[in-house]
Amino acid sequence: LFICIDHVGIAVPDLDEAIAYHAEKFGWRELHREVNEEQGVAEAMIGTGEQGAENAKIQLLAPLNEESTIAKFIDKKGPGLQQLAYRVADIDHVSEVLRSRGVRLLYPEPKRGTAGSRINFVHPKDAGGVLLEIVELAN
Ligand code: CMX
Repeated sequence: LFICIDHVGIAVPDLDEAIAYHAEKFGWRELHREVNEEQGVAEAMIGTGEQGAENAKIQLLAPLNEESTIAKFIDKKGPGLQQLAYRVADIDHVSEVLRSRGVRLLYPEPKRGTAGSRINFVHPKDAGGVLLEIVELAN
């Protein structure tokens, strides 16, 4: 059903600071960056870029405003791990399978995620306290 862990998402108060920190201290580099108004986030995908380490990706998520999911998360829990994302080949098929197994998804239909991907989520209350994203990459 799932191909691999696509990324983990970290809620951060300031995107530029977070990118600089992970670059300077740990040598991660920026792979992609965008603003997703619908999700209320300024985000960056960072990675090692090392051969064979395509799966090593971290999504840094900063709130665009106070109503943002990320702002609420930081207010309540502080900055830190916010989500775990599973990559799938066909999100419509996987959604159907998950629903048939009684797993509730947040959105009736997938929404647009980073870099034109299609995303949906399993609520943390239904997934052992972890916000689980399922993501079908654009290509
Ligand atoms: N990880 C673990 N637990 C979380 C959580 C998270 N990321 N977010 C909320 N919770 C917990 C809260 O602590 C709270 O627990 P308690 O009841 O024990 O206090 C409970 O879940 C609250 O859930 P809620 O009342 O449904 O409402 P929230 O406002 O906290 O929203 C959720 C939770 C999952 C519906 C919301 O975060 C959401 O819609 N997430 C999906 C969208 C998203 O995360 N977008 C940003 C990333 C975009 C991208 O990846 O591209």
